[in-house]
Amino acid sequence: MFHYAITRRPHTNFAEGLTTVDLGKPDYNKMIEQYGYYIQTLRNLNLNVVVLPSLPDYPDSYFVEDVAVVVPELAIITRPGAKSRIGEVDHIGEALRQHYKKTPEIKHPGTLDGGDLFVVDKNVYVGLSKRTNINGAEQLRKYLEPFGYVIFMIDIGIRLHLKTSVNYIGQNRLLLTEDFVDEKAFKSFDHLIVDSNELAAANTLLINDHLLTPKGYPKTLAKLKHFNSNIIELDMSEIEKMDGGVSCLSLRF
Ligand code: CIR
Repeated sequence: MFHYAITRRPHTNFAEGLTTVDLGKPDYNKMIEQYGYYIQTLRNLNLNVVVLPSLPDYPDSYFVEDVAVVVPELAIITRPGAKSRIGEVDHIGEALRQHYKKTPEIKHPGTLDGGDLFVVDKNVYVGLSKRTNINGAEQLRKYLEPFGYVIFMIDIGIRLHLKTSVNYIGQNRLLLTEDFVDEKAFKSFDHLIVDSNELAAANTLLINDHLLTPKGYPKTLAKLKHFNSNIIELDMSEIEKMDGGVSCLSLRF
């Protein structure tokens, strides 16, 4: 059960952040409106939401999910794989220390983006990507194993993050893109496959008993409704232009 969320307000220069997609230039006012609605949604779900101030030096810093890994026992500060994002970690510790006594860090030469992992009970699925290397994943293992967590590493090739393509949606079920259905680490889950023309819908977020899913993906929405009637659609158009989705905008714990 999540009780808190940490988010960071996007700065007016957010469009200078990294992106690999060609969906056009995002609009700041629209972005702030979508971000505001996202926060309101978390509050409506009874989460206590912290809104950190925007960081003009780090246009991607509102993707707070990437700078920490939070589990009930501790919060691990990551070392993002994109050079332009490494300094973001200096600005997340204080907020985490309000809630956590232990906030160890991933150190050089390790890199790890929070978007590359999800946790189901005590199982931690970590994507090895351009952002997350084996050293980063091994450091994570060292921090989490004493608490009984088991780490599974999955090579995700050219995709941005593991959670770009695979997300846990409850009831032992993963929402995932077709290219991950044969992944050994995911064999014990039921699979809900995202249609090839709705790939962005894979980034759907389970918050307590609700699913937050991006707006505009009717086939995925219909499939999700079979398993959960508590679905909230969020317009993520501007965030998608910057390679982000619903999970990236918050740290939940
Ligand atoms: C980046 O390339 O780092 C950002 N523009 C997007 C990060 C998305 N984060 C996430 O999926 N957790």
